[in-house]
Amino acid sequence: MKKWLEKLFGTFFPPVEEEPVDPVIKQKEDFLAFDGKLEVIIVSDNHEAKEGLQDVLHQHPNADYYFHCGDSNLSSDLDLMKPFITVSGNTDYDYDYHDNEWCVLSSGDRIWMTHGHAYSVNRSTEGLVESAIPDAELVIPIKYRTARTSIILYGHTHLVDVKMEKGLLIINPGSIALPRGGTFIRSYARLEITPEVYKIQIKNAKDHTIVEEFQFPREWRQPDRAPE
Ligand SMILES: [Mn+2]
Repeated sequence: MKKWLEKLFGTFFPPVEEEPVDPVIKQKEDFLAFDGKLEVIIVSDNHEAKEGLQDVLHQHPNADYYFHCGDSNLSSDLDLMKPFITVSGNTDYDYDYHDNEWCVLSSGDRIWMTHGHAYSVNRSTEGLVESAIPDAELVIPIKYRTARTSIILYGHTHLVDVKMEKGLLIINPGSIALPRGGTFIRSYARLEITPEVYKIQIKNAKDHTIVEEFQFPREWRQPDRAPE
């Protein structure tokens, strides 16, 4: 370096080239290293009714994440909606809500949430599962494309649906205001994530008792592949 340059700028240090981080490897490391416990609350389809959401927040004040699967029909400016990560339902007109949301939890689990009307969920959840795999290039933005979705959240049907398909945990918490079928109970879901299992409780929004309980092993795997 020329002496006068050195005088002006000090000794020149070349910038350290950072190793590019492969999102799948990073996510896998986080997923496997997780040794805590997460509480996730999932609600959907309150269609303007505020009481159910207020009750759930009051009942579960210390959850790590709150998800709303759409059709709140409430403004995103409302304090009541602030705790929730949410998406736009077919009857929502607040442009701050997006059609899809992706969220990597501190457990390394990646959640994809969509209301569901654009994926024919009244017929089946096949469209959701197909869209969640990494090569669904049209749906998943580039920066998330190679990472692995482990949990899909959706709403719209107002029916509880909890299952594990192709390594994807799928949860519809039912409607917290307008239940349509099954037991006709206003419901929401509480998901507990530990290193070993996903535990899902479907709760009665009226008295917060557990209506149904599910448990699935939590294993790292690529979609459509056996656990590694
Ligand atoms: Mn809907």
